[in-house]
Amino acid sequence: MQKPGDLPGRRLQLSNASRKGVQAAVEFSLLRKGPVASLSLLRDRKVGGILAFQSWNKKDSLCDLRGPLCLCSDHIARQVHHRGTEIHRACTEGIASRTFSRQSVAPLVLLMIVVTLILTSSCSLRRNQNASSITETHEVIDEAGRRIQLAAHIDRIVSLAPNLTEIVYAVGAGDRLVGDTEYCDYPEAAKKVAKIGDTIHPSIERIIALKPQVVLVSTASQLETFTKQLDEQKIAVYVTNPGNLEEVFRSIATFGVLFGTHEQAATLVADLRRRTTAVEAKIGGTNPVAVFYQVSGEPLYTIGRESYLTDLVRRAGGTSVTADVSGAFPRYSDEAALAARPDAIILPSGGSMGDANSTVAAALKNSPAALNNRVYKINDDHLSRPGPRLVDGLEEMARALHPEAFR
Ligand code: B12
Repeated sequence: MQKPGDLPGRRLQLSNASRKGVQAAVEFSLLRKGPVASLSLLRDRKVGGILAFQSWNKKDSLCDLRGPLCLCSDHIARQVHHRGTEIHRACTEGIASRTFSRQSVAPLVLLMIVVTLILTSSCSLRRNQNASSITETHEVIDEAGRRIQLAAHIDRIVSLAPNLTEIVYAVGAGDRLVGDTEYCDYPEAAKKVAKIGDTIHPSIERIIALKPQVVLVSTASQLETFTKQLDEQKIAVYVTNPGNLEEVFRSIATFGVLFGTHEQAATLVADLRRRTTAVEAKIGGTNPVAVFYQVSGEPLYTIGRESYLTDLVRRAGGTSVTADVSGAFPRYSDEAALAARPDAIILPSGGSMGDANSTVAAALKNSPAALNNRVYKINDDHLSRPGPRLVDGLEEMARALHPEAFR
């Protein structure tokens, strides 16, 4: 399902799409949001994984990333750069004598196209030179539509949200996390990473001291103003903003590309998708249950049209009674809650937030859900963190709403 603001018609045309790898890359690219519209593989060469292609962007007409690029074998999944740069010379010197068979070039073709598409529309690779080092960067558009310059190889990451920390580890880049939040407690290793504060009050001084190449921000945290402060400090901030489960998968796949671990990310996404399909197959044919999702009881917050959780409830065989309320996490009035009369209530609680949200809000105490004992507590860490464990949350919610389908 497309989100408002998502560009339509993101069709790809490859002039040389005969090989399997290229086809796979096209499918992969279609999963991302962002305005890359088409890409044309002009030709590929066998030596050193050097490729030449152009990519077009519907919005800006022609993308900057074109012409011969190199993906050097020693840096697979790590480096894409223009030929003729010093980085290219440095890394090709080591492989100059090697020749690549057609077979060994195929994965490079795939990777090249994936990287190109994910690194989005303006795709400009540029070289930032200072006195002591050369840093290869590329322009990326994040999920909030912001243009940012990111290092081609990222090995210092700060995460400002638990879901992002979980994604970083899940795609295999956890060893590059140099800072995270006090709420980042999963996986176990995340607890030992230097803490930069909590999820709504991170310390800018601590972040600066960690010298991150990228700071990861989630819109499932309230860091809009803080993001601007980081921008002013010229720190690259990548914002994720998934509006549904599919877009959570895209965030995971994108991190894999940004951190050069796309294969691990793709495997993970494939597995998460398989589990999602299995749930949906079981749920198929059941009657949707009218659900109230209580984000917080006091004050009363719920999920709205733009929340990834509205999509999750639907996939789990429910219909959120607040699905038409505008926004992602609206504050909800007692009057509206009384009128909603849900048949089931989901209480995300019992995870890292303990018992914080374990009682039904006063306005829902006489709802059919409460009277019929259909109040389901589901681990808040699985539901409140749009990352890999969201599929655990989906499975738990589906079982709660439709136990008959899982017998
Ligand atoms: C709704 C809510 C959520 C929503 C997120 C909504 C949000 N964006 O804030 C969900 C359910 C996802 C959530 C998750 C969590 N939450 Co919460 N949450 C709340 C709650 C109830 C209300 C917060 C609120 O008013 N949000 C405002 C939203 C609805 O509107 P908004 O600011 O306009 O946000 C939108 C825009 O600003 C935009 N946006 C946000 N950031 C950015 C950044 C950029 C650059 C851009 C362009 C846009 C953008 O997207 C938002 C969504 O549309 C508060 C408790 C309270 N009473 O305040 C706790 C609270 C903020 N949450 C808390 C916690 C701990 C968590 C979790 C860590 C819990 C967990 N089990 O892991 C997770 C972390 C999520 C993650 N990223 O991993 C704590 C924070 C404590 C702290 N000091 O850090 C609070 C205070 C609860 C508490 N009393 O302890 N939470």
